[in-house]
Amino acid sequence: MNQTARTALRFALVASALGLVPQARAAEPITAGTLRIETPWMRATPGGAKVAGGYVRVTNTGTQADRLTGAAITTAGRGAIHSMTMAGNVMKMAAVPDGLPIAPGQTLELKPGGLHLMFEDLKSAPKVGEPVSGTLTFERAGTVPVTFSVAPIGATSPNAIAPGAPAAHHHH
Ligand SMILES: [Cu+2]
Repeated sequence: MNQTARTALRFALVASALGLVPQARAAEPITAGTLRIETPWMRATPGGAKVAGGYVRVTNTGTQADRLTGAAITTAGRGAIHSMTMAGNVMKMAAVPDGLPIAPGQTLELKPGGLHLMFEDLKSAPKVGEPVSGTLTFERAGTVPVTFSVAPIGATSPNAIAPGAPAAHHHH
């Protein structure tokens, strides 16, 4: 690594430690034990909303089963795990009190329209571009700090620019 790259890296590390670059490294998976946690994200909410959905992908790279048992963010009173199913043509959400198992080699995906985190009793509305600190709790891996990026209202993916707009391209 040359001097310029080293300086840039040092700046990036310091800046992200200070929270100056909120979106930086958002795409980097977080490793917690044998779990790989990818793209925790939320959607902005309409004014006055008391709940917000949260989404994440978790892959179990180990040999022992784990279980997602809870989630929290600093700006909500509590977090729950919800399922979403169709009852006739009505979408119904229900709490998943026992959490979600993640077998060895399995990827658990929480996404709009399916399993999701539900943050309730919001103290402040999530806003696009203002990541929210939180935690995910697992039976084996314990409580893991994560940062939820915030996509626009109604976004169907973490990189969406606006509802219905194509997802932003991702360069590495
Ligand atoms: Cu829900």
